[in-house]
Amino acid sequence: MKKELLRKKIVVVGMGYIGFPTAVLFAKAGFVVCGVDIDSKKIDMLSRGISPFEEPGLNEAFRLAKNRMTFSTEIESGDVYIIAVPTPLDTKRHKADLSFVKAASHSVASVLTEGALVVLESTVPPGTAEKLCHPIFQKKTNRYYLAHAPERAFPQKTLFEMVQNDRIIGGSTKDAGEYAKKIYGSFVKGSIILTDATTAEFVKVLENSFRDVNIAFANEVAKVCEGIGVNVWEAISLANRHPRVNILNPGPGVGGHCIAVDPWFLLEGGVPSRFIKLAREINDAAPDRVVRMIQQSVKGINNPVIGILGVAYKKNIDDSRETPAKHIIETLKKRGYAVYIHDPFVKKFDVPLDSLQSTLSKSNCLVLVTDHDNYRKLDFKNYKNITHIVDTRNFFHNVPPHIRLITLGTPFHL
Ligand code: SAJ
Repeated sequence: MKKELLRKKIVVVGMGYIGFPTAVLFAKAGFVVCGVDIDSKKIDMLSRGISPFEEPGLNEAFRLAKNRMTFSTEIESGDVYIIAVPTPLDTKRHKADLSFVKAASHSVASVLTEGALVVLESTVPPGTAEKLCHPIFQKKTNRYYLAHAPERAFPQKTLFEMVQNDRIIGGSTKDAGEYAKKIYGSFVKGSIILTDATTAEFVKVLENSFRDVNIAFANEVAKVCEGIGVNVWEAISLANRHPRVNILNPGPGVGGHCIAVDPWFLLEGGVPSRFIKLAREINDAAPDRVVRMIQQSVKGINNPVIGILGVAYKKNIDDSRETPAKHIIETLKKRGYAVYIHDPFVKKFDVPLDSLQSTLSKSNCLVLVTDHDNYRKLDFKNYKNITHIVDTRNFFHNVPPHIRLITLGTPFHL
């Protein structure tokens, strides 16, 4: 890569699940990088060389890159600014809360100089870069470059996917797109395809909406299967033998900060899509179905105790954002059930977690919400207290005869 390009200083605003690995990859590629975050504790950790979360390869990459990295709670001036701040969903209005993007844009604008490149990485409703960010930057200078470069990264594979996946970059002008492509080309090995900023924003939320709709379809198929008396897991796996069919899996609900959120951003354009909205409603209703299955299972047991296995939003990660487990647990507690909760990875959760031993030894009904590989080796034969297992992921196949196994999407009559 040209030495001249590597002399550019990159300032990454937002040291979260996307911003921090991105900053590390730029520094590893040879750039001087400043990571900015409003959380002073996080900045303190990072300055001491400690990664705030775990991802395969992240610690090693950080170790190699950290002599080219600094961290600060204050914005610094640079040649390239990457904005990777959260865009949570305002759950009442079903609209993106863009307050962090706005604040980060004002902060970048305060140090923006002619010729600089600003890249918005945060997932946003289509049109945000042009309509919200550009007017803020423009007040400072008209001679700057603006692009949107959404990430495609799967938790536990974040670094790998950031490097290997194809990447769509949308420039507000052709030059802005080309400039951002050069910068990202320092570490992206997949193809970088250029388009305009609004199309890039649209494509990002489109990808996650596609997945949401497909999961909603699987959840509907599960309901239909329960009624007809067919095992949904077998039915889907057989249907997927067709060369042009690829149905996803039903489950306890859709968690994480992307799939359950981004389809709403797509709907912000003002053109109503009954289909996308319906998918959201179907997936949001999935945790309540699990609650109903649990309640049916424990009917007839006096003061039943429920044990929840897994609160991470998906397997083998420590991330519990928007997890369906939260709604299941809250509803059970509201209805007066005693609930034990275990997760081998999640450290911080809204309610205290219990040990695996107490969850297994106290519960009458175990509910597998997250299919962590750690649970594969569980042996229930000595836990005579467990009478039912509600398996929302088709995870357990052989349970001792004293336990009734109830799988989501299979007919059960209690
Ligand atoms: N889920 C199901 N059934 C399935 C697949 C997933 O119920 O068949 C559930 C999971 O259990 C989880 C939720 O959906 O609760 C979301 O998990 P996920 O693995 O589908 O996706 P995320 O949110 O971890 O990451 C997604 C990915 N997007 C796509 O696959 C289109 C990832 O590539 C994106 O980079 C990420 O969103 C993002 O940052 O937008």
